[in-house]
Amino acid sequence: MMISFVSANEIRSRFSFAMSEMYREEVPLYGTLLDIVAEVNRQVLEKNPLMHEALSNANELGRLDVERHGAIRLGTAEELHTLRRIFRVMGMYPVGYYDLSVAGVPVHATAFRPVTEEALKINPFRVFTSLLRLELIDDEALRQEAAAILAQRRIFSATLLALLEKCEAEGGLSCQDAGSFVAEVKSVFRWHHEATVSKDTYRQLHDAHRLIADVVCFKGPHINHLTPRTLDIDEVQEQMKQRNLNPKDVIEGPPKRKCPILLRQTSFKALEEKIVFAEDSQAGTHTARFGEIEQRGVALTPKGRALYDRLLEQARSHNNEGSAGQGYADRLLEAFKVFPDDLEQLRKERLAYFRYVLKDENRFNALALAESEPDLEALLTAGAIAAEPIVYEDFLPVSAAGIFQSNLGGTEQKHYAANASKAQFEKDLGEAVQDELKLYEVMQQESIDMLFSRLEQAV
Ligand code: OOG
Ligand code: NI
Repeated sequence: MMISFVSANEIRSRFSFAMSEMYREEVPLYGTLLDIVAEVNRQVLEKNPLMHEALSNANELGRLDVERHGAIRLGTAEELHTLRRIFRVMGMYPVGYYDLSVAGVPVHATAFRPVTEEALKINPFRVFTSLLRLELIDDEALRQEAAAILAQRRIFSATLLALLEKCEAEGGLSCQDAGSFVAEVKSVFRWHHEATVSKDTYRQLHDAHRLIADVVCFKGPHINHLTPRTLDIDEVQEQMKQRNLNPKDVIEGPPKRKCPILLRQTSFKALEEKIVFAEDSQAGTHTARFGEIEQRGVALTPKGRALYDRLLEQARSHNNEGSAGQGYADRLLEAFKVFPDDLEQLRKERLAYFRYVLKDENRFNALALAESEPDLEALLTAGAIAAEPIVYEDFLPVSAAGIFQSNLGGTEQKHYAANASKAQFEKDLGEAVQDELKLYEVMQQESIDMLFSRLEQAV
């Protein structure tokens, strides 16, 4: 009998759902946040039939309700290397490199996510995955102790590793194996309230950097947040305040605009949770897990991104305050006035990526066949085709740093010299990270190629 394999997309969907269920149980406030987001999204769509239609045309309505990203922090190169193999089974690949040391956080990171249009449509689940950089701990003895603790732990079960090897050898997982695989992977990211170290060791690592304690002192890389996507982040932020969910003060990323670009994010502060220390079972507390929401907009070209980075820096550089100072929201709005807030202008100035789709076949054929060199602009003007914004699927380093900071207590300010180490990260990972800009560029180009391949068929 032929065994049929479960598709990577299906395994990822099941995994994303299982993680959401687990986190809802672990952090009930996450459930509250999901409810607020669902209600706000419903209202936004009801009030904006045009947006409803645009999202529906772009096949984005279906994914909105299931769309999440999560974040985890790993301790060793070996953990990262195995996790890459695990995510591959679910059609999730490392995209982008984020150096957070510049922002005083001793990690570097990538995002595991689906990369094809089809897979993204089915379930765009992404996991922001950081790797601790012990070399940034100054104290030699402490660094060695942390490394020794991490070398001891095994975050993947024997069952999971066996399933992974089976999948790699046979080219897929049966329905039953896929079920066990999802359950085992989910368990890797479960919360453990028992620390694996004594209170003393915890304190020392915590004093070196809270994040080091978070990674080193526990059995596994607990998921620290799971983020639903909203269509109106300002409204959700407002409701979080009203319901005393204690959101951070500012929304990270670009200001509110008519045409959303990139990514805006905000979170509620991390919870203080009870833990027990190893050896003497002393009680303590640890803050790591929080809730976050995001609003996604169009992906920017390198030109658009350079403009974004420059304007953001302009708003943040005031008195060297970053986003913490008084009047930051106004400064941000002011700085971004020069960023066109009109889709057509963004497209014409090549600031953002678009997907070109057929709208009127007859007109398309009539117009395109008449020309020896078919012209995209003429086809657009005639209404034969349309340009749809391509959603930004990635993260933003400055925003990510802000999210890290806010859930590390906000007061944490360590200074590490900027030292991106992409080559080392890729070596640890076992493959090169994909270039996110290239992925968008290819999507845009493929949509154009597909339109014009119709012509070759028609001739
Ligand atoms: C990850 C923070 C980054 C985001 O959405 O930018 C992040 C973490 O705190 O581990 O999730
Ligand atoms: Ni996040």
